[in-house]
Amino acid sequence: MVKAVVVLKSSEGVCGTVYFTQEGDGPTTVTGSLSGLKPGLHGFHVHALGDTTNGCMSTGPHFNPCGKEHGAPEDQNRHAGDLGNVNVGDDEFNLMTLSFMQIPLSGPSSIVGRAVVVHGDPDDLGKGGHELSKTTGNAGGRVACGVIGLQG
Ligand SMILES: [Cu+2]
Ligand SMILES: [Zn+2]
Repeated sequence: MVKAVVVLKSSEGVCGTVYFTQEGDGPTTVTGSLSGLKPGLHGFHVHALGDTTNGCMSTGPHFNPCGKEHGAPEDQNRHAGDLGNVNVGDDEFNLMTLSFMQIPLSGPSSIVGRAVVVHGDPDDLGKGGHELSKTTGNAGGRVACGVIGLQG
């Protein structure tokens, strides 16, 4: 079992912790909690770079090792880093446990050392018809982010 964690921080008071676990070559399970987000849907992605030298802006585009278009987690044609939306009800949001096949914690397309980014707006999952729908889901600003690291 490989375990990884990311501590999410922002200048706007958003914080949280997201945990990843993977058994063998199986799916990666994602769980955790977030607080300080406004209620509603917020785009939730793995971005390509673990570089926060310029805050969340320097984490690059969505992790996309297969050169696909932006989409929903259940789509065939989607970025590996497209984790959909988190749906915030109350102040503290406990992420439901989700599983994803394309975000392994080891091997050539590992997400360790990359970043998790939470956005200010909903991710339209590639279907909004906006000029940004097929690249970012038009999910607005990057409100919180952190670098994915191995956990013992
Ligand atoms: Cu993003
Ligand atoms: Zn994407």
